[in-house]
Amino acid sequence: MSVLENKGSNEAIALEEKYGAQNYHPLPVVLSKGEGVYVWDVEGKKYYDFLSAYSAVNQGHCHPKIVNALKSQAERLTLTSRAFYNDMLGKYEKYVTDYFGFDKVLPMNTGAEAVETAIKLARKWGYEKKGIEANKAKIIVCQNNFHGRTITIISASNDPVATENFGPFTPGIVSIRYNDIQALEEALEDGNVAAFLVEPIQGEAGVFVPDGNYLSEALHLCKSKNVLFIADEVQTGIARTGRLLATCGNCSCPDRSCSGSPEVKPDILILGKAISGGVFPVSAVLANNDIMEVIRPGNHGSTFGGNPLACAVAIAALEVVKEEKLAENADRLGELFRSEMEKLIAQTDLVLKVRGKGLLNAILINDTEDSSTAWDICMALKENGLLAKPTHGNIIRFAPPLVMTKEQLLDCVSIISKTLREFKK
Ligand code: IF1
Repeated sequence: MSVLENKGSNEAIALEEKYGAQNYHPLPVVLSKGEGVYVWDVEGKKYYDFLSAYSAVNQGHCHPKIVNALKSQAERLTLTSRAFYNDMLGKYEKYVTDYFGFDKVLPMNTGAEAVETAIKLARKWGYEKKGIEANKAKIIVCQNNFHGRTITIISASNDPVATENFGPFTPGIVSIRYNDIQALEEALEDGNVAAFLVEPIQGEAGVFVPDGNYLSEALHLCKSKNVLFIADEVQTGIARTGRLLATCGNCSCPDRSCSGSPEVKPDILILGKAISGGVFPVSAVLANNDIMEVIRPGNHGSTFGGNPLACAVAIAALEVVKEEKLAENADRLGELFRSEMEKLIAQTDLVLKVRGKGLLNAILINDTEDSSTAWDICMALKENGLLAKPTHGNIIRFAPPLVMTKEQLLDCVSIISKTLREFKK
């Protein structure tokens, strides 16, 4: 019997339970195939994917152009390490820096690594350019953030589940309220602050969209205090919120994909997830020369960061975003989705609110935070052919791949409406 022999859902779940660390609580569905906006379970049931691997598969599952880039590069060269040059890295670096309008990129693999990289970069800049006294640098973060899972990053978290019994933590982090410009102003009074690290929309906090002028005011304040503004766009970037970047704000360029003159141009931009279309772990830290030049050989790196396979995949994934006008589509479908959800809210008292931007949305369920209602609704949605996941108890996040058509979106709206209307607590 082969190790890879096909198994049913129950057996697959039992294997994970027996042999895998129990660091997740997945919805009980075992997927074995994906194409565009759809995924199939091992029994062959088809679903709309309304999570997109937490916004990593914005370009849709197994996008042929991205998969082909992976295949052809995999047959030629996959990894050299950075001990030698490779013929893909420079091409990718030129492509990605032109694409987002920065001088330089530092390539990494996962989102957390890129956040760590940005923090290291900001600290070093703080000492060498701003003149902060040795080992005194501070990074301002926001309450209820999610930036990843490393010790330093969880040192910035106030989620007890993510932090309990993982101490001691990294010092030099100051946490302030999100969407509170006065709190930022006060925290910036400290001359040892090197950077402000922020998500343009807080994903894990339940898709919390800050006030319209929060980010631009925050950027302005940081500039006035010679503090770096670091945007963590790991989840919000790459067209998810109806713009190429969420920090692009409400630019009116026709395809919503300008990055040349965004409303809020961060000093350091962190990207991950969909920069590879979810095909391969790729992340990136972008900054201009005056900041990136503090990093010298040996200061930082990664065996896999900037590998030729990642470069080929990321170029293809970013090309798809422009070719298929994914930001424009996310913008249009997002408006439609929220207006359809508003109609539903008028008909049921089970849903209190819909919020979000582009195709990063959430509905608030009318129940206590510790209730299982949102989970039970997700189970019912699964039965009806749509996969979504609750976040923080009573909130359900809705984030389909951005390659969705209007007809598909309306089909999903009717699945969601039907499920919620028939749902009994
Ligand atoms: C998990 C949430 C999403 C991120 C931002 C960095 C990272 C993430 C803004 C780290 C990762 C993930 C990871 C995932 C759950 C998830 C998530 F629910 F926690 F908030 F997407 F919504 N910055 N987000 O959102 O990137 O190291 O994971 O590549 O399973 O922990 P990573």
